[in-house]
Amino acid sequence: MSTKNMKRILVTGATGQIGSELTVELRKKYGGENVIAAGHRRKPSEKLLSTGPFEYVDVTQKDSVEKVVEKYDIDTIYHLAAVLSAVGEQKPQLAWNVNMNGLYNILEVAREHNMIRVFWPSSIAVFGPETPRVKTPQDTVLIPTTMYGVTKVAGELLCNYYFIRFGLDVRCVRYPGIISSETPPGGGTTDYAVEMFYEAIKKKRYTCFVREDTVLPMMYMPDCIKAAIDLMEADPSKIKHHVGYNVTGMSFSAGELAAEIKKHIPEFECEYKPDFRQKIADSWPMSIDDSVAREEWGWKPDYDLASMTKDMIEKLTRRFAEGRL
Ligand code: AKB
Repeated sequence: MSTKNMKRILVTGATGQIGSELTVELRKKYGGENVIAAGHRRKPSEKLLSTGPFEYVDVTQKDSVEKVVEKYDIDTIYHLAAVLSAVGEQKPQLAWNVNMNGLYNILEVAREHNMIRVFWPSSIAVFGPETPRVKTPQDTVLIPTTMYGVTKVAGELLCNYYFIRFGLDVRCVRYPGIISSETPPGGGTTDYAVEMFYEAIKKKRYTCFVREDTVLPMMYMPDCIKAAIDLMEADPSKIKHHVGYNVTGMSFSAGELAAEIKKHIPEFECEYKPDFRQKIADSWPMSIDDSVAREEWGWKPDYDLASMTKDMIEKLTRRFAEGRL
């Protein structure tokens, strides 16, 4: 089905790190009135409120989702509302409830309303200590050791089930850590890569919660948005996997990121005090093989460590000067 058929889009988790920027991009593409932002806890930004409709939705309550879907005659959902890995380890019951029951409600409502398509982000957290950590393949061992990872594996299986059993066109990528300058992430293991930029601009120093030699796959926000929209627009005849595409932008160690930031801010100092999140990071891949996404729907990232760092510093420096950081 082509994008012309997508008329009314609901974005859950629209106040979050990815949602806040993806919603604005979707509104540019499909028109502000056609993209309904849904949040739950975080206050929506002025930008989100001024560019289109906003609704409070609790994805763990099916009727809360249903009400908005019916009010706006939704036919496409980007379901981003989730509890991330670090909070998920502190509150595993909450992570299961929000991530699993939330996804189940979205899929059920999408099925009942014959929706065109659903996007759901999976994560590199589907992998675990037994998975090959370098150039992790598309199809490999999925035995995560975090509750977040468990919900992502179960979520992929559930999405696949809805595709096979009900013909619901659910599509999903496995995101690595996402680096962005608009809305900070909350509760993830890869958050240090974003915090390091904010603290470098604000205080010229940062205490990193993973070791200097910790290498993880990452992606810059423009590529993250591109991955979601490109996959959703991909010709159905081309995509074979549907659910759980490996995608990546770059891989670097925490120390390499600090050194790259230092090229722009020579006074910047970073120290390393690993906490419980180190164990999570150590269970995830260091780099990702995303050749299947490249072959099936033409995935190709635009940013590497140097270009992402330059852009992040320019954007955050401007926001800091304007008193918006
Ligand atoms: C997290 O760190 O929990 C997320 C992720 C990699 O899915 N950013």
